[in-house]
Amino acid sequence: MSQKPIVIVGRKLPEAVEARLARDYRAQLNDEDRLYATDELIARLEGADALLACHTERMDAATIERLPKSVRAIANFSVGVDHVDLTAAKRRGIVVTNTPDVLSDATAEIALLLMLGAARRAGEGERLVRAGAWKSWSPAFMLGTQVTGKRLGLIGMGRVGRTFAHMVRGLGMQLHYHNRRRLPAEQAANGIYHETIEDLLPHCDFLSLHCPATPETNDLLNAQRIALLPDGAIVVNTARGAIVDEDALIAALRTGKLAAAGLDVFKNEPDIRPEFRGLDNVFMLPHLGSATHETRDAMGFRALDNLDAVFAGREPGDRVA
Ligand code: 8YV
Repeated sequence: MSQKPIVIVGRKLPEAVEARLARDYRAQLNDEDRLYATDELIARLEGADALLACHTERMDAATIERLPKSVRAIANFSVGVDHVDLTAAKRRGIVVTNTPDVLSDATAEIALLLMLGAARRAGEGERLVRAGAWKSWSPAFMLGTQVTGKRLGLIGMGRVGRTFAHMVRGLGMQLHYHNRRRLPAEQAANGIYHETIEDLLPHCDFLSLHCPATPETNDLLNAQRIALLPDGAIVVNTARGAIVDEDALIAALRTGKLAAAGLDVFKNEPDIRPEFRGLDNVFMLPHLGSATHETRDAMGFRALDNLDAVFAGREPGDRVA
């Protein structure tokens, strides 16, 4: 019987996922959950068949060029693949997969949490209570922005965008969206389609970002576009920090052009711009979009389904390169 393929696992994964890895592969797990430096990761991959990577394993073109010849696949434990240079992987004939669908609900939940938290000043309120600084109540105390019935604009109507659009129906929000293509009404939760981002922005009391990070979407939300939002709009980002010009966002949060922002992702995680920490009107989370037990299990199993297909000589379901 031929030997089981060797899989190097970039980070500590859920128990059930690691159990399946250990059963079906010669898996090198990362029990300490240490972030491997590129040189170490490449050394570990010597003689290995595949890498199971998170977005923390940066696979840029130079790194991919240096991967040992034995590596046939990079199975990502993520839907976003901006950490992998897909062109370089294709050039090397390395199969790359991701984990779509299974994290849409969890990520949309975080978008909802950020939208409500930013609008209703949940971060500020929590900090106040926790610090023992809540001394009184008055009718003018900590007023925020009501969400119910407002206009929500979405940029990117992939799986997460669509899930979020359906999730907010209970809030009676009027939906607007921009996407590369118009969707059938039911898929877009009857949202109003705008052909350009510029057309969409004036209609957004809330703007939620759901597009992938690509060279084309880098700094997509910039100063010119923020200026097109209604005064007092609220921006939510659960996609990638790269798609927001953080200088422009910080400036707009300071002047009050934007009432607030809810951010789960940043340009340079976890070393975020210190200015964000000083802004009371930013409600922030440390990239928790998919961080539920259920979803992380499902992501791991999906990554393993993809690896199983590669090593069985089948086309993996979620091939992106
Ligand atoms: C993941 C994410 O947890 O899947 C994605 O693209 O952003 C996160 O929700 C992370 O990327 C894990 O590698």
